[in-house]
Amino acid sequence: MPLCRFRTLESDLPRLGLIVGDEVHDLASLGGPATLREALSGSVATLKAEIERVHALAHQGLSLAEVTLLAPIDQQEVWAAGVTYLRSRDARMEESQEKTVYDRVYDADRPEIFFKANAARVVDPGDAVAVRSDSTWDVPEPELVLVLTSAGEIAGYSVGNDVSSRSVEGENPLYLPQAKVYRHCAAVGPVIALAWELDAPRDKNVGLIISRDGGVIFEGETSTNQLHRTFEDLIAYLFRDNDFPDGVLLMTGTGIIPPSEFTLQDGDVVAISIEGIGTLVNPVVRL
Ligand code: DO4
Ligand code: MG
Repeated sequence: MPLCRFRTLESDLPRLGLIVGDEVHDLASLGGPATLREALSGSVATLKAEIERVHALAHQGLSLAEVTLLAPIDQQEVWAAGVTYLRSRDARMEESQEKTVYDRVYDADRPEIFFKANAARVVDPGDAVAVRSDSTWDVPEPELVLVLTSAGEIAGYSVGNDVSSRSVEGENPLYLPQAKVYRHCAAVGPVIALAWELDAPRDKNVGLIISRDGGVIFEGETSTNQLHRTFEDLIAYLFRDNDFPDGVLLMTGTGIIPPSEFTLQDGDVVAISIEGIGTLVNPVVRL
């Protein structure tokens, strides 16, 4: 029973929903949390009890086919970990003038963690992610997303796209915020798999398919078992001397990077699948 944010044809008001089969139940209408912020402000034990209570009350839901799924984020910030997979380290060393920073961070105690987006920069499933107007080399980064409570507990997992400019970052690592953070630089969704329902999150297949003009132009896969850091380690560094009263989303890094000659183009379609969670599909637009 995944969690989602959705809106109906009748109303633009975003709602928090529980998906049961092919129906979605509005949590607030059953006395549950109305927003993700509310859901993530308490403990996972409280959230689980609330979801179970609501599930017992839920009868006739809305047909999933009649609602629009939104990115599962409202007041949260999105942070991201980097160089957590060997493939990411190697690709960065290839593209960069400053190769050793990536080599060193891969094995350092302190992981690379950076601010990726506020909710306004995150696009919904089906909406366009963007590549920068001043970038010549761009890739999607398929990443497992940890959905964390205000206390840093894992409430669930989602699928994320940390769209990145390789030309901007490659020129100088100090340009990382510009390579990573701009209008529509991220996508998350389509749902949140609840932590107590997803078994073995450290052993899930991650797939990326990029289509152009109706055909597949790149296909790649990895597994979350290739992640070089523990979730606990990433969360501990993220929360060190930092507060997230509304919860926070943490992208855990990419293990799939297309070959050097590939760059995203306007009109491409990116589909990222993570086993047990779902598939996030977004077209690409050049700003
Ligand atoms: O060092 C730059 C960012 C790395 C990143 O975003 C990733 O490995 O996923
Ligand atoms: Mg990334």
